[in-house]
Amino acid sequence: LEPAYAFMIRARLPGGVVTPAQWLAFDAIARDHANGTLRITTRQTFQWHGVIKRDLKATIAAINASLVDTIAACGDVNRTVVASANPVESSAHADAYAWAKRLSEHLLPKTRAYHEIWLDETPLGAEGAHELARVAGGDEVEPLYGATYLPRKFKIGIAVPPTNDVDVFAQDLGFIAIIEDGALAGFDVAIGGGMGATHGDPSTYPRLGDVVGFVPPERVLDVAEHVIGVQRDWGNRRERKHARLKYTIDHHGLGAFVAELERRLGFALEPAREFRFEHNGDRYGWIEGGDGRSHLTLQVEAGRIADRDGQAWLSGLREIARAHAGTESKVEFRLTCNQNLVVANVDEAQRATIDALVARHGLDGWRRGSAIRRHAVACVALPTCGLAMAEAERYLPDLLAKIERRLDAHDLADAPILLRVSGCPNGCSRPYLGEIALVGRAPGRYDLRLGADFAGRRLNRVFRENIAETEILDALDLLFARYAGDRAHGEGFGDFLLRAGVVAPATRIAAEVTA
Ligand code: SRM
Ligand code: SF4
Repeated sequence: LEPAYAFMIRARLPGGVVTPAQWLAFDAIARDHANGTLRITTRQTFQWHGVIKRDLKATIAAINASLVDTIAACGDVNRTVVASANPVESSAHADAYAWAKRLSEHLLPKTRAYHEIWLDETPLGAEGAHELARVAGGDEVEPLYGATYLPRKFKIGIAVPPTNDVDVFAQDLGFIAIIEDGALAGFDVAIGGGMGATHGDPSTYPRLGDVVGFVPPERVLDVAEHVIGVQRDWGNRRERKHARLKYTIDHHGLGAFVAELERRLGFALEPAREFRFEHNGDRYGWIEGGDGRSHLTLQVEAGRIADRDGQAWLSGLREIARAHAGTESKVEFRLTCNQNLVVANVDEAQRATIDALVARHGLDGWRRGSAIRRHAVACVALPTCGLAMAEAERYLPDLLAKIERRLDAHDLADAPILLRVSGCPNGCSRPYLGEIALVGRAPGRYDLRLGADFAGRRLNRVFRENIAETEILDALDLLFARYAGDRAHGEGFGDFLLRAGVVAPATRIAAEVTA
């Protein structure tokens, strides 16, 4: 008898858009094959946890039946491409989403192995395979990834300023939409972002991407292909800890990397154009889009959609999906990189019903919660993450309640402070971009990091290493007192900590191109 091995499955969902029908399918998969929850990730897709080994094939088949796949959601390839979910400027969002899909499709591995293994596709003969992936001596050859794929995972994000909800400077390759006269002129290109580090190993570090130039839309695919190509050929394949693009760039030098990129492209990148980010959070509640439709952003704490503790989120969202699936309705769901959810493209006449379902199922938490709660992000960590050193998602509610008590005592309940918690230094909640961040060291112990901004442009720094909850809360309490007394009007917590000299200025700040 085999033990009941349980797995996690992650969908590839470029841009994080899900139709009501797909939502219903995903919800059914969560209840039939997984642990009864849907988990929105920090790369705006879904994970299903607790899928038993014998159910893997049926689960992957069910995901594919809803016209979504799981190809390249993991592995040393280009991962799910993320795009700004903030639909305030709907035409810019539509462009960002369209590019996320195109990039994701274009950069997929061409092998049919996935279809043969998981979807029982008949293996292609050499003739068929030739059309798909060029065959040499009967073996498939990947045109972009080659025989050995990339040295490491690769991530692309598309941001639409002034919102940096994708944390574009944390991506290996970031595209920053430049909107001129209301239309997409092209993208500024940022390369070399990444979060992961290893405790005690200073040769590993989080890094913000560098803005290296501008490209018009028709050159986006070329740029992506060639940045990946240089990384494929230049990346470190001996030391996996140094294999991400950020290390390739630092090893060879940014200038040399860009020169090689331009040589392969056959053209020079244009000078970067002006942009400005104001925020990397989500905007809760109803927002009017440019086309008269409305979009409702709901807070999903740590991205976990479940029915529990009087909050019937899974059921509530199923009801909303049911009301629109199979109808003429244009309503769709958009997942955000802050682990939240937008019910998008809502007509005026549909708003009241959605509001009622949201209220009935306790999905309106953002109305009641403190400002710090609204923006907090936590990675999955225990019990499913095998790399976790400490709790994150499961600890977040408790931690928030304790921090809120301290904030209340200093009359700071309304202060929007960006808190990010990760169970280990891999940084899946992008903790190095938190104004306050906890990075797990051991059960109950964390590094307390402070001093990022609230727009994803500045990394934080270690304030105290390897401390337990009481020390964390005591340290924060003292800093909250200073912040309450001395902050300038509108000054963010991270900015204040820098001005007050509590943390030293970051060594690198992501370039912001302004006039
Ligand atoms: Fe992550 C590995 C969860 C976003 C950096 N990440 C993992 C694994 C798969 C653990 C493993 O390898 O065994 C985690 C699965 C936990 C579980 O039980 O579900 C995991 N990562 C997640 C998610 C679900 C966190 C979340 O709470 O939402 C995110 C899923 C993203 C997705 O949908 O594709 C997630 N991971 C990130 C991000 C944020 C981002 O991409 O914007 C990062 C930092 C950015 C970066 O890559 O630099 C991130 N995850 C890592 C790393 C460190 C990579 C590195 O360069 O050092 C690992 C470990 C590894 O790759 O060896 C990792
Ligand atoms: Fe797991 Fe670490 Fe990622 Fe958290 S940061 S999900 S603990 S790998």
